[in-house]
Amino acid sequence: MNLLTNRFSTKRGTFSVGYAADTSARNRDYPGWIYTHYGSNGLGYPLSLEITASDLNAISNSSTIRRLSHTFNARIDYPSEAHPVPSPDGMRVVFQSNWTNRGGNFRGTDAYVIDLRNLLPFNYDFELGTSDFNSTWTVSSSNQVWRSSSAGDGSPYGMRMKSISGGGLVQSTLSNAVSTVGFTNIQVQYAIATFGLTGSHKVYLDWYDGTTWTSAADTVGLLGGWDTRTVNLPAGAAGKSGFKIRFRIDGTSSSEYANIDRVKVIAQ
Ligand SMILES: [Ca+2]
Repeated sequence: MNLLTNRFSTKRGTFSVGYAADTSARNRDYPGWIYTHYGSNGLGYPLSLEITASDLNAISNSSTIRRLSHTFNARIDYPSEAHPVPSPDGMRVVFQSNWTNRGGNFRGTDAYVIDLRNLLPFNYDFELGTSDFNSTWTVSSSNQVWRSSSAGDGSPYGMRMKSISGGGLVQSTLSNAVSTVGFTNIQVQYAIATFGLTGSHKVYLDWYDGTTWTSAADTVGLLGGWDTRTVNLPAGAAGKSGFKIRFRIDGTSSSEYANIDRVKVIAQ
C-alpha cells in the first residue's frame, strides 16, 4: 500500500483502493497510524465505504491496513460524509452515517463508535475500584503505593507512589503476566506526574520476560505536570507468555511522589 497514491500492490499488479475522503491523525497517544474514510467508489475499489487505519511506519508498498468498519453511508455533499475521528489513544473511532439514507433526505445522521480497546494486551485506568487494583498490582507496601482519588489524569483515579523517608523499596508490579505471544513491537504507555523529586531521584519502568527484569531505560525525574510516555521495548519483549511491567520510585523523602494513570501495553 502506498499512502501517497492510494494504490495497493499485489503480485497481480498495482491498483487503486479508492479515494481517501477524510483522514485524521488525532490519535496523538498512539502515533504511527492514520485513520481514513474511503468514499463510495464502486465495486472496483476494495476499500469503498470503509474506515481504515494505516501504518505510517512503512509508508511505501509494505504498509499494514486495518479494515475497521463499513460506514453504510450515502453521501451527497461534504456534511453528509462519514468524517471518522480517532480518540487520542487511537482505540475508539467516532463517525457518522445515515445508514444508506434511511431517512430519505441524506441528513439525520447518527453517530457510531468503533471500539478497539480489546486489541490492547493490557489497558488500566485505575477506575474499577480498590479490590480490582489490589488484584491487578502487587505493591511493596500499601502505605507507599495505593489507588488514589487525587492521582488521575483527566479521570478521578490513578496510582500514587510515595517515597520512604530515608529511602527504601517502593514499587508496584503487575500481579499477573500479560502474554505478548503472537505480538511484535511491544510498547508500554503511561501517564505520569511527579512531585518533589530532588537530585537524581526518578521513577523507573521495568519489564519482565518471564525470567529477568530489565529497566526500560525510561526514567522520569521532576515534571511540571502530566506527561504521557510511550516506551518502545526491545524485540525480546515480544513473544513472552510471562511478560510483566513494574514501576519504581527511588526518592528519600515522603514529599517525593508520583501519580501514574492510563497504563497500557500496546502491541502489533
Ligand atoms: Ca484514571
